[in-house]
Amino acid sequence: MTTKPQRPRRSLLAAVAAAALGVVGLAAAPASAQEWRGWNIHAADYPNGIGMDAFTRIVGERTSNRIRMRTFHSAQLGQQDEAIQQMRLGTIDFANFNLSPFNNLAPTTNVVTLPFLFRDVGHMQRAIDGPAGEAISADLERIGIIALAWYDAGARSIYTTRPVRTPADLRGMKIRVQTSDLWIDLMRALNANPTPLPFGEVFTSLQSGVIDGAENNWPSYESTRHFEVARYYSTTEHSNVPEVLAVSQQRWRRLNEQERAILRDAARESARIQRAAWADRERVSRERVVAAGVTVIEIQDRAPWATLMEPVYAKYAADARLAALVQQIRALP
Ligand code: GTR
Repeated sequence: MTTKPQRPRRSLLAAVAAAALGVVGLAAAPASAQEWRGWNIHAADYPNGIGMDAFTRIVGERTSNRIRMRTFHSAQLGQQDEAIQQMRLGTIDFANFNLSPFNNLAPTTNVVTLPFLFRDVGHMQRAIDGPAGEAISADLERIGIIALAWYDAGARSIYTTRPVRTPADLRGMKIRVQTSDLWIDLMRALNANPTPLPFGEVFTSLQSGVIDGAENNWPSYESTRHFEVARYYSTTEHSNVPEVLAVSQQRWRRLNEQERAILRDAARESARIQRAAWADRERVSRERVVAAGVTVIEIQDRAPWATLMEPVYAKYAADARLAALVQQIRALP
């Protein structure tokens, strides 16, 4: 955020007073201020950081640095739920978010979080690049967030401090989930004890025994070093919820059509880069944790897990609009 207010929307007197006090504050930045602050939960070398850095570089190049963007990696600007609030307030200008933290705010994001919905990554991409993405974009816009492109996040699986081979093994185990009602119900349906926690608290919570496990994709399990404390990774692959690269509506409103087109194109290019980096990192992360002695429990038969998910579908895909979207996604090739 700039420290040099230009053309402020408040009265001259107030502006002078604010300047005299050195106040930058949380007020909307002036239209000509183009120093954008970006939020990333992951480290810069994670595929999403690579994608975001490509986005900011391309935007800078194509606007001759009129729009300058800086990504604060590794959750420097706060944890996920706070970052979403900050983006709605316009104090964070762009970000990459997983869609699950929007579950309670934007109903269609529940659909792409639903367990065992996607057959594979290709199916997920066709949904999010098509009907699911359109519906979610509209929902996010209603809460002040403009979706520009979709990032991959692979399949999420359960990892624990004791081996889990069947749903029965999970009974009563405290499993960290993201702050989302769907995720809480999903873990309850597996008879686990869901524990919502910020991503940044999972490592210490595993270490201290506050939780017995969590669930995530290979790259997150590896990059956070959760594998050092939760030594069993069971390939449940229960959700393929994708991610969004988004900008705050407050910024978006002040862009002209040409600038919007530049941002959209740059975001799509960044998604291509992120997806390629993602595919590599999934493989590398798996190799790294296996080399570090993690026990991978291959879940061959996912049917007993999927059957238990019926109450989740009954609750989160019952609404006519959401049910129709589920059907549309299932019908995709
Ligand atoms: C990761 C995702 C993050 C965050 C995290 C979590 O896979 O990329 O945005 O959602 O999972 O579980 O909190």
